[in-house]
Amino acid sequence: MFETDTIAAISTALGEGAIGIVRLSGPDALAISDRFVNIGKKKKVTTVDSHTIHYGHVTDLSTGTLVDEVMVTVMKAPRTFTREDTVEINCHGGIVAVNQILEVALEAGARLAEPGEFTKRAFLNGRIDLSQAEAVMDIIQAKSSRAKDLALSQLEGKLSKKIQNLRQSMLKTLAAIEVTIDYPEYDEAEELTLKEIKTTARDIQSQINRLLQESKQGKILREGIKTAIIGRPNVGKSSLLNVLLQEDKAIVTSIAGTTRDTIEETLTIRGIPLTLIDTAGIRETDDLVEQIGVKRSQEAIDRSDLILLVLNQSQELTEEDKKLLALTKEKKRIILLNKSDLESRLNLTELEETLNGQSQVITTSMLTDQGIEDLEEAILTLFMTGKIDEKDMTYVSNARHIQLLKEALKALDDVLEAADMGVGVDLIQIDLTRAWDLLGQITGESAPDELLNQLFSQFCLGK
Ligand SMILES: Nc1nc2c(ncn2[C@@H]2O[C@H](COP(=O)(O)OP(=O)(O)OP(=O)(O)O)[C@@H](O)[C@H]2O)c(=O)[nH]1
Ligand SMILES: [Mg+2]
Repeated sequence: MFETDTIAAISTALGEGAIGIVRLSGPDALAISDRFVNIGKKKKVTTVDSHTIHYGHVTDLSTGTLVDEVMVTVMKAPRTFTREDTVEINCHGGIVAVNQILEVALEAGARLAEPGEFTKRAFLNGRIDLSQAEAVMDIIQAKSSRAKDLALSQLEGKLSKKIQNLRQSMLKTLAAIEVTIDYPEYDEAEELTLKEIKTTARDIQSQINRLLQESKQGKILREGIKTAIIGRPNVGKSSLLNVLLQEDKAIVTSIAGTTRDTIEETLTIRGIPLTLIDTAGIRETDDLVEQIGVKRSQEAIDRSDLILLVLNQSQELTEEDKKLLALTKEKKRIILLNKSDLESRLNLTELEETLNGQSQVITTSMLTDQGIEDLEEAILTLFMTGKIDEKDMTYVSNARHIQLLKEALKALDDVLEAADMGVGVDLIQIDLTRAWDLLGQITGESAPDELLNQLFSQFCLGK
């Protein structure tokens, strides 16, 4: 299974920096390094102790001229990332030195690594499984510290363990099925097996459902809830943004049509990140600038997870209000009855009839902060089911994993359906094996070669 050639690549980002690293991995990593790195008269990379670092010089093989002053880290198999002999050459950063050293390394016998090939070797040599390899990529590409933390917990094998446990219990049931098929003369055995199949399938389904549920919450924690504040002009949308942000970001005036363009701001409400989009008030208008604003508001509605629809309760419900209520009917939304410090003129019965009990209504005032806590509470309950304890959760964030989990759920549906119809266990075995296989693709235990190649090719060079 071990690769026979030695690969090399630049492992740091190319650009001006203090240090650049050229990495070699493979059976000849040490010998090849000895050809172009000089670490002293009496020392050789091949003979020094493993996991040691040495001062030295890289020279050009053909001309013998000095390329750079370097520090060489020597790590022998198997205690390395790839589980192969590995040499890391720390040189001066920037584009020229690292590139020249890589060139010399290739001339000395190494092959240029493909993107992700180091990680692929770590996977092929059993150091990490596929979901962990993907976590490596997620850590590199993480855009927030939270996203990085989630990927790190995946790298530590949390998801892998869960999947392995699920597959293990499926395997037990599959074995029972096998026995039943081998000894068809025992009728009771078949009945018992059928019972076991149903219990296992249901249990695994509920565990997969939980993973998927947690993944939704993980997505929210990572990316935040996209929230659009909409309403007709002058109802207090920008005031709401300012109150939630606790600073005066948006311009607030008594003139209708103050906000002309959408404003985006992020904040956290009790640990949940929120991207707030303040929009231009929506109304039929001839003003071109305002029309464009209105169009943007409509787009904001489309791409939001949550709508805060602001009504002015000191006025009667207008046609525009009703239009907005209809426009957001299908979305997750909270209706705010704003300006509660003013006399109420809104016909609540009429509003409630329109809402049909489907959305939460909160009475607010941006002048007195009435209802703001209720609003925060309402947002939390809309998006976070149950207790959120980040430490205990396994966030499946990778789209490929989510897809496989969903397919496994379906395969288990088929298992249950077949079991209920009383078809032979040999037929059920097919569906259960399929579910088992799908889960195996998450960890890579049953991943086809093309998938592996395609996945690792998305990695960056040198990783
Ligand atoms: N009495 C009272 N006035 C409010 C309240 N909220 C906002 N206002 C006032 O209403 C006016 C309009 O507020 P904005 O926040 O600019 O309203 P908007 O919905 O953003 O308006 P456009 O940007 O024009 O669509 C301002 O004069 C605010 O001070 C409230 O709860 N009570
Ligand atoms: Mg405004």
